[in-house]
Amino acid sequence: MVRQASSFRTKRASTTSTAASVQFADEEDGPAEEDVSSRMEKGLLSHEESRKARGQKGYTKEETRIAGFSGRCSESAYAARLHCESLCDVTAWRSLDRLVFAFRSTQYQDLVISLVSLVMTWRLGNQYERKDVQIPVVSMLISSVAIFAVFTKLVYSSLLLWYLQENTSVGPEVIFPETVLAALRIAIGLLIVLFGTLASSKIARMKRQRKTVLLIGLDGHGKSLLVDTALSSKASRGGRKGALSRGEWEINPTAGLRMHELRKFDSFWRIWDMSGNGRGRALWPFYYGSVDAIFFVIDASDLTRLGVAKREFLRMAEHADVRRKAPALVIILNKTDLPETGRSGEPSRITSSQIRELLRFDTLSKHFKLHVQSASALQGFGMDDALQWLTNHLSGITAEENCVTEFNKFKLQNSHKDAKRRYLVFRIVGEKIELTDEGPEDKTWEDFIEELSKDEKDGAYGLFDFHTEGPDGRILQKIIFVAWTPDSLPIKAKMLYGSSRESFKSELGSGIAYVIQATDVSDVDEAEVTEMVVKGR
Ligand SMILES: Nc1nc2c(ncn2[C@@H]2O[C@H](COP(=O)(O)OP(=O)(O)O)[C@@H](O)[C@H]2O)c(=O)[nH]1
Ligand SMILES: [Mg+2]
Repeated sequence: MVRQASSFRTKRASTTSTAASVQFADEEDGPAEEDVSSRMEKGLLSHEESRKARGQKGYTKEETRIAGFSGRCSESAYAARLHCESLCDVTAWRSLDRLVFAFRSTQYQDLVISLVSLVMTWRLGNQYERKDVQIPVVSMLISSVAIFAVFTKLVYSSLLLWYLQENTSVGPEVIFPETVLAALRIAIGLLIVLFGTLASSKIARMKRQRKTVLLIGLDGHGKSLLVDTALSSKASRGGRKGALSRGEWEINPTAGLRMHELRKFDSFWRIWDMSGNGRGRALWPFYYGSVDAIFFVIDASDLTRLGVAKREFLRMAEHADVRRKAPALVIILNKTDLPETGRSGEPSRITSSQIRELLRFDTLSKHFKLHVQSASALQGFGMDDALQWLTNHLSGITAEENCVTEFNKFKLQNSHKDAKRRYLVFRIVGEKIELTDEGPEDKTWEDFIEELSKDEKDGAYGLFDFHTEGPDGRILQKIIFVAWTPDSLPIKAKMLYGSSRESFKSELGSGIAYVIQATDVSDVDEAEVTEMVVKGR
């Protein structure tokens, strides 16, 4: 209002002096004081001149606020304002003011809205773990809003630039950078929208490929708590960071079943957490025919009910639907945080190798993909590893058939007279684990390690037929499995080798005496390995 009033004043003053001052300007060298002010009133001054004429280095705070001073565009808009003011074209001045305001308020609007769209798509993707939302539709709506905002911005910018060009002395040197900036902002906005849409279509694709897991086991063995650790975002990062505090794990027994959806390892998972009490067990078979995997939770410390767990497991494994569908079977050996031995030194929990034996893995492995996963729901580990193993299994990292036959020959070779092999080396090639190298009998441990580590960008699994003299002078012969994943391995390969290790080992079956996970040659020092074999550790 203040400036508006002053512009009226300028107008009144200028009507009397314009003609004289223009003449005066023609006669003099360089613009005289009056000349400049009269030209200013007529709006004939360039932006620079008008600045000089005002004797200011910059704009006052008030001017800055009014003109929406931010960046060159507002500066040129301000020049246009001066121009309108001097013409006392109040309507134009007001509309320009509105335009400047609109420009200022939409300056980052496209970016902000696109970013909001992106964040919301991402948030919804996470929420999808729990709610059945039509992500693509919602994302399309958000993207449309973003596109609308970008479009509005385009119209505003063009209008402003057009207005400036038409009505002021502002030249292309000001207009051009503004146009480039506007175009750049629009391009960034559109890119972000495009990215959001792509992300949402990926989510939709993953949703179609959702995998279903049936979580069963006796009551109180920790199924529900395991799901909770997988769902808790802290735990989903893996490791013991996900450990639950005491208050979090006081949960009630599951009545009937619970269904959870979560997103992990680039997949959507649906987990049926079943009740494990007598009545609840009757519900299990209804799901056998429609799941990709069955996770059977066993409380490693519940030795008294081990027999019941075994009975239920075998009953499940022999069910017609399970035989027909052949889902992956994962034994989750829970509560491994509890001590291994009791007060008087007797074992107080079962180990993974004991569980393999108890549940007849040797026979069952002919029909199913089997895996044992140690876990502790309380400390927040195990469930993620099991899901990771399943991801790899379902994505098809499997051993070539000859791996098992070659291993069987290898472990029985000492009872034959044929040429023997000292080691076998397997690598992941594409989506298969293949036997890539083998060493004749005269090769040494050193040759074996050299073979494993020959490509620093690739890992390997190695089997070595280790012979050494025992303390009583007899020859000890053991098969040693080395999982070689050096630090130099790309992260994806590291994950593949890490997560396929257990399934590969269980596919090979029994006969492996020792497992060494090595990331460096110091982990496979021959003297230490010999000591391990001699001492039977
Ligand atoms: N120490 C220990 N206790 C656990 C663990 N997992 C579950 N529990 C406890 O076992 C009890 C039964 O757990 P819950 O998840 O309800 O078992 P569910 O019946 O199989 O679903 C709860 O009191 C848990 O706190 C674990 O890993 N370690
Ligand atoms: Mg439960």
